[in-house]
Amino acid sequence: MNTAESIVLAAEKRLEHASTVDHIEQVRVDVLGKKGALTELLKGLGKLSAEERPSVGQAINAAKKNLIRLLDEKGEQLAEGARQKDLINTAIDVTMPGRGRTNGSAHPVSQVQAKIEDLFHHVGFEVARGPEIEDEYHNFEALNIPKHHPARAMHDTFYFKPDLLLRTHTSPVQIRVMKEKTLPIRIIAPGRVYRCDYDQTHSPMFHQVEGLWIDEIATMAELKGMLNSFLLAFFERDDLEIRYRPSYFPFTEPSMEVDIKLPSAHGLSGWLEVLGCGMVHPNVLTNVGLDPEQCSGFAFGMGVERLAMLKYGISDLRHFFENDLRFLSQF
Ligand code: 2NM
Repeated sequence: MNTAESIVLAAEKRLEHASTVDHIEQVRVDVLGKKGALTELLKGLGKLSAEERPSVGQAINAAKKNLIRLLDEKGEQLAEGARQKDLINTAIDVTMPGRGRTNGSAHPVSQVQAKIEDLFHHVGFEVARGPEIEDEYHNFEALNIPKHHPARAMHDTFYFKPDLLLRTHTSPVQIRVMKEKTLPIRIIAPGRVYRCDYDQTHSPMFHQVEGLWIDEIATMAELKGMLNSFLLAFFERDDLEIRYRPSYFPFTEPSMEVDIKLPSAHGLSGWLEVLGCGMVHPNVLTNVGLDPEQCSGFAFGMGVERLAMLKYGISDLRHFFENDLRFLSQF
């Protein structure tokens, strides 16, 4: 029995079951390492007679060569298996259909705000903007909202600290414009406003468009005529019924609220409030340095989300702020 051959045979058996590079390395160390089985055999050559030595030496060297070949083959096999696995795992199926591309679109609130801006732009109004963080003077005092008016209570207004708040309407923009510009003034102020309120019809942040026209003579008849035209155009119907109700705002006198009656198309029916308006209060004109004897003005304000709800028949305001694509993609 050739001992060297039997060592290689045993190693070959182990290699058949080897499944990792480490397994192969362990076989190599066990046979060819410093204390490996074949290495030990070679060390014993010196004890053999001069006649035996050449043939046994040859047999060991042949076995060694044989084993090295087996180790290399097995190593290559494992590497090839890993390559194949990798190819399968990272394969791209070029015959799969594409996912396609969806087009984005403006948010319905943005669309409605742009529509309102566009309609007023057509009758000579310019867009004015201002800060969302305001002081009590511009948000309340200048607008004739006295210290103890309910709109000033903490539960309606977000305060950062005394005299620093989130604007509750865009009227402070009009105050700044009236102080800076000369007559005639014809502006709309669109933008975000904030009130501490949250339910089906109220959101702590919502959008307003307020308008202001100040001239030597501005009349309630002009205000009504202009708002009527605006509402017909905005709701895109000639048969829209409109009514004006007396109301109260601290910054206008007289004040009115405007209702519309939509042909009972979408869920909503009956008279629905759409905006507030009035003749700018003489106190407000005086506060910004204008003379109520020399000029007059009218103002109006509307909620953008509210107008969007009426136009599209949406019953819950919160849809506008959830950003669910199933809702948004309908606009
Ligand atoms: C409204 C209703 C009525 C309004 C008044 C002013 C200003 F600055 F001229 F006094 N700005 N906006 C106004 C008037 C707003 O919103 C319902």
